[in-house]
Amino acid sequence: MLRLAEMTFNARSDVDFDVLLGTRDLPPMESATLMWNLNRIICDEMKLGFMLMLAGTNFKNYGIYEDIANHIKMPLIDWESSKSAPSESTEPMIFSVAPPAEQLLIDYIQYKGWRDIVYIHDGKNADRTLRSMFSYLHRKLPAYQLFVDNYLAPSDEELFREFLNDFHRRLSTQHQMKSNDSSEEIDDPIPVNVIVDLEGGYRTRAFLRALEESVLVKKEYHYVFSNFDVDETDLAGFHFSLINITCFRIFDKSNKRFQKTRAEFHDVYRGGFSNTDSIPTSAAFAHDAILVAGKALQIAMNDHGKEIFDKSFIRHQLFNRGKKGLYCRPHEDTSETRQFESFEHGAKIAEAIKKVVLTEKDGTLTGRIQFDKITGQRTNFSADVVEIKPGVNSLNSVWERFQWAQGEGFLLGGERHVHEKKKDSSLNKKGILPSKPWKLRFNVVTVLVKPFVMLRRRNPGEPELKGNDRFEGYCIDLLNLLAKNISGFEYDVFISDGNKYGSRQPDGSWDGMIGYLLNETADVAVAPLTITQERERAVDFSKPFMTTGISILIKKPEKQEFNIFSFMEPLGMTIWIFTLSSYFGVSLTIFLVSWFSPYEKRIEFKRGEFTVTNEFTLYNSFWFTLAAFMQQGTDILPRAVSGRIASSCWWFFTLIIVSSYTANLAAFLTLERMTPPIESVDDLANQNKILYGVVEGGSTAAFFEDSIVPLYKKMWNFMVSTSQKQIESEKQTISNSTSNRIFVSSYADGIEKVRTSKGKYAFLLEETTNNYESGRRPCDTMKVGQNLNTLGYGIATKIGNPLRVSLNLAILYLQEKGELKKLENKWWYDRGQCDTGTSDGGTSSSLNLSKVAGIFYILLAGMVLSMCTALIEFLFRKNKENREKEKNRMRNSRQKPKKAIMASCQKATKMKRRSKSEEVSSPRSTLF
Ligand code: CWD
Repeated sequence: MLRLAEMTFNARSDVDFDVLLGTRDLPPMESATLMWNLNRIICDEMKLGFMLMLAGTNFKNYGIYEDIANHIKMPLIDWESSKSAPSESTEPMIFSVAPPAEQLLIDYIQYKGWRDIVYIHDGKNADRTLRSMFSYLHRKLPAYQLFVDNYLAPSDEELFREFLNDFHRRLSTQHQMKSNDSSEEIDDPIPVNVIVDLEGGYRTRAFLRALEESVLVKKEYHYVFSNFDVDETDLAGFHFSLINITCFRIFDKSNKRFQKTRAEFHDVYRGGFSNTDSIPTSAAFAHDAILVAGKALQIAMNDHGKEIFDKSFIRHQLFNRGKKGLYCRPHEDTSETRQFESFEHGAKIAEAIKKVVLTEKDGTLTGRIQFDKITGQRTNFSADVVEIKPGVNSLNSVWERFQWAQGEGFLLGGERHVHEKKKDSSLNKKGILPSKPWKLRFNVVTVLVKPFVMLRRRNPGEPELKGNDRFEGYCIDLLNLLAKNISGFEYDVFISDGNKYGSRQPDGSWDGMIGYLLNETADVAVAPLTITQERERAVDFSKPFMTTGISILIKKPEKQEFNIFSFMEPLGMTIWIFTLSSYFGVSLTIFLVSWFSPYEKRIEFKRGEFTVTNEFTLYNSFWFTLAAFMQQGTDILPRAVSGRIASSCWWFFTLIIVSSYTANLAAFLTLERMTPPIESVDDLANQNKILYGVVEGGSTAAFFEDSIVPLYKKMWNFMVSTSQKQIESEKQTISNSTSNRIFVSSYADGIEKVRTSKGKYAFLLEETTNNYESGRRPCDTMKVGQNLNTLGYGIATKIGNPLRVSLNLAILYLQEKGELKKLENKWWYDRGQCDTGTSDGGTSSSLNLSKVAGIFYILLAGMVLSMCTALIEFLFRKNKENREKEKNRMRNSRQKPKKAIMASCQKATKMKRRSKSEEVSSPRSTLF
C-alpha cells in the first residue's frame, strides 16, 4: 500500500518533485529484542537521514517513536494509532492518520441512550481513550451519566473464546443476582452494551471468531467494534444470529477508484497483493500517510521557497545545519565532538502537516484528512456506522448504515442510508423466511446424475431450452421448493466440470463442486453430495435432505429352468444326504436291536420241530424302513419295545420330511424361482466367483479404504488385489481395454458392467442410484441385502455463507411438510418401469438343513434309546431264564421218581398239539 501510494503521488502532474520511500530490512529478531533495538535502528537510519518518519506504531513501541520525534524534532506520521500529543503542546510532532474513535463512540452512546457500558480493551491505550471519551462527554453533555465496566482482553488471541465464555457467564450470573435481590421479578432482559477496543484488524477478527463460537450469547448483547479495522465485508463472513453488532467504517474497500489503481499497480509490479486479497483498514491509513507526507512537503516548499530543501540532500545523504546526518547521541555516535542539533526543517514540516487538507479527490482512501493543530489527531473526518441487527437468521439480518461527521454528529436526516432494511409487511408473506436475504442471485453447481439432475428432453419443434429449464430431476425440483420458501432466493444452475463431486487433491486443493465453492465460482452445491468429515472441514453443509447408504447391485438371476431332477430341489442336497444316511442308520439299528432283544424272537413249531426265529433280518430291516419312508406298510412289525421305539422315531421322521417335501414341491413347481446367488454383503465377501467393485476414487471407495470393520477391509483388499491382477494380465496380453477392471470410472459404467457381466460382477454404490436403476428398463438389475452404512446428502455452501441457515430451515420445513418424500416418490417410484412383484425370488428356495435339523436329532436319540432298551430287555430275559432254570433244577431233584411218568405225559400232549397245529397250517402261529 505504501508503494501504491508512492506511485499514485509521483504520477501527479501538479507536483514537481517525487517522494522517495526508503525502506530498510530489519534483521530477524524476536519481537522483544526488536523493541529493545528499535531506537538504535532508527538512530542508525538517521545518520543517512530522511525528511519525516512514517510508522504504524503499537502501544509497545509508540514511546520510542514519540521520544525520537519530540527530541530530534522529526515529524512522525502514524498510520496505526490515534494517540494525541500532550494537550499543552503547541508544536505537535506526531500526526495520526488513524482517526480517534472517542467522539464517534460518545455520540453513538448518547444516540442510543446507553448509561452503562462494558469496555473491553487491550490495556495500555484504555486510560487515554476513556479520558478522551469522558472529557468530550463532559464538554458536550455535562449532566450525562455514563458508567463503564472495564475488562482487559487477553494478549493471546487463542484465549479469546475462554475469556468470552467467562464474560458471558459472569453477565448471566449478575442478571440472576439482580433478579434475586429485587423484590419484583426482572423479566425483561437487561441490555449489555460492549465496546471492543482492540489493536489491529487481526486481533479484532480473532475476537469476532471467538464471539461467534462463544456460549451463553444472548440477544440483548450489543457489541460495538470501536476501531475502524472491521467493516461489513469482514462481518459478512460471520454468523451472528442473535446479537447486535456495530462497526465503524472509514475505508470503503469497494471504492471504484481504489480498485482501479490497485489493478494498475498489480499490472505494473506483478506482485504485492492480488485482486482478491482483503485490504486491512490500517493499510489504507498507511497509503494515506504517504499522500499526507507528499502534500506536507509541497506546502513547506510553497511557504518557504522551492530551494528550502536544496542543500538538505546530496547523493542520498542528509545534511542538517551543514553537517552530515542526524545524531541521536552525538557524543557517542561520532568521533568528532559535535553538539546535539535537532532537525532544522522539522518544525517547518510539522507546520506544513498542520495545514494539509486532503480529500478523496486527492486520492485518499479514508476520506477527508486534516489534523488538529494542537493534538495532531485527525479532525473533520467522517465515518459510516454500520449496525447489524439479527433477523430470522444471519442471512436476513438488517444492515443499517448511517453517516457521522466529526463535530456534527450523526447525519440522521435525509442522508441516513438503510441497507437491507427489514420490511414489516414482508412478515405476512408466505413461506418460512419472510425477510429479504442479503444476496439475491446465486450460482448453483451440480452434477448430472439420474434422477437427481438430468438434461430435459426437448420435443421436436420446441424452442431451444435455456438457463435452468435445461435441467430436470429431484435436485431441480428441490431448488424450486427452496426458492419458494426462501424469499428472494434466485439461482442459475451449472454443471461441475467432469461431473465431479469434489475430492481433496494431493496438494490439498479440491476439485469438483467443492472446488467451485472454494474459488467462489459457485455459491451453493445442490446434488447427491455426501456429507463427509473431510468435506465438512472445507465447506459448510446443510442438514441432510436425503439419507441413503452403500448397497449392492447385482444382475437379476435368470428365471428357473426345470430339468429331470427338479423334483429333488425342494429339499437341499444336505437333507437328501442326511436322510439317506439316516435310512441306513435306522435300518441297521432296527436289525441290531431285534437281533439282540429276546422279545423280538419267535418260537415256531415247524415240521415237528420248535425253532427260534427273528423276522427282522438285515434284508427285512431295510425293507421295513424303506416301506415306512414311502408311507407304505409291511407284514412284519417289531414286537420288542426297543424295536418299537426305533420304528416310531423313524415314522415321525418320515412324516416330517415327506410333508415338508410335499409342501415345498408345490411351491417350487408353481412359482418362477429367481434365487439370487448372494443375499448379503457377507455372502459377497465370502465367495470369489462373483467379482465386485466400486467407482475409482469415489466416496464409496473411500468408505472401504478407510473402514476399520474387518469385513469391509477384507473386501477392499480383495478389490485392490483383483484390480492389480487385472492390470498385470492386461499388460501381459498387451491390451488397452479396461472394460474388465473391477474399479470403474463412473456409476453408469459400473451399472453397465453389472448388466453385461452375466451375473459375475456386483457393483457397490449408493442406494438411491441402485433403487432408481433397478426400477428402470431393461429391469435386469436388483439390489440385494441391507445397506452397509448410513449417509446423508447435504447442500454445500462456502464456509461462513449465511445462506446455510436459511437452507437448513427450508429443508427442515420441507421435510416436516412431507414435500421431500413426495419428490422422492415422484422421481423414484411413480416413474418406475419394472414390475417389482416378480423379483421376489427368495420365497421358494430349497429347504435347508437348519430348518429341519431337529428331526434328525430326534431320530438319533430314538436310535440310542432303542439300543439301550434292547440291552435292558436282553439282560432282563437272561436273568429270568437263569432263575427259571434254577427253579427247575430244584424241583427235579425233589421229584426224581415221578420224572419218567411226567416225560411220557408231556410227549403225548406235544404230539396232540402238533397234530392240531398242522391242521391250521399257519406259518405265523406263535407260542408267545
Ligand atoms: N455418489 C456416489 O458415490 N454414488 C451414487 O450413487 C451417487 Cl448418486 C452419488 C457421489 C457421492 N454421494 C459423493 O458425494 O461423492
